[in-house]
Amino acid sequence: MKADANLRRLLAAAVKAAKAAGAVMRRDLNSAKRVNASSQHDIKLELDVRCQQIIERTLRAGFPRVAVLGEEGVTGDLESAHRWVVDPIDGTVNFAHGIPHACVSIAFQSRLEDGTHETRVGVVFDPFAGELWTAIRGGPALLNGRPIRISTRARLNEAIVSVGFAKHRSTLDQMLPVLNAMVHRVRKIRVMGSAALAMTYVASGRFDAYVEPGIRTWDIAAGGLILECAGGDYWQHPLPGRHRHRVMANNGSLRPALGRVLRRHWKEIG
Ligand code: LIP
Repeated sequence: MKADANLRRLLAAAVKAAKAAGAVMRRDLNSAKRVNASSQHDIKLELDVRCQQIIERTLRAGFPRVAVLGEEGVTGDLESAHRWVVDPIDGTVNFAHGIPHACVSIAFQSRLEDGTHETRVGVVFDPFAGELWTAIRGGPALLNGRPIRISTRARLNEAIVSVGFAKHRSTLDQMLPVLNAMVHRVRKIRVMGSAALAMTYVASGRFDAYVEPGIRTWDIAAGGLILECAGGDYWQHPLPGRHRHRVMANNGSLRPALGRVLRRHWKEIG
């Protein structure tokens, strides 16, 4: 089968899976939720697990041999030629509190010769706003089937910059100085609690940049492709610990100004 036809089949499966999990999120937003684990920093819901099971069942119905790297567990060999990368509920703490700002994030990746993985299909679905972002590498980024583009704002004092940070000591030590440096320079800072939606909001021109240290692959894989296909710029740097990254996503126009601010704190930014 031609590669692009196969990618379209993969996209269709990911959209079907995202909508199935999204329907559960939408139905249960205001219901009592069973908590599997809770810390001062995070909440893990039984629904996280159930939504990943729904997603995996849907994906494996069409592609039984493709591995899954999910926030709630791994299926198959992650180092095989292809894998799905799944965050069943991105923005779990928002969702747990009944805040309708969360989404499903599903990416399809292929393993490259150097051992890294390239995202080739990305789907992010916000069931509360009814917004479905999709992208196939090399094609356009779409929101509900219509092409989207990043903003053209090039001055920090015009920009809305989204930031995220888990409340671990090391993450706060990295992020608070960056936040302090940016808050005086940008128009507004937004801390919304969903990395995947932050990436798609940059892709859609709503946000102009998004910065977070210590984010996981499943939070940003799909959104990163959607941002690139919308013409955005996406920098990530691996951190100690499996599947952890620093990420700086932006509209491209802001990259020089953002780089000057971040470089004082994140030396790896070229
Ligand atoms: C969340 C990310 C968010 C980050 C949170 C958490 P989850 O993912 O989307 O950007 O700040 O600490 O990691 O856990 O809701 O899938």
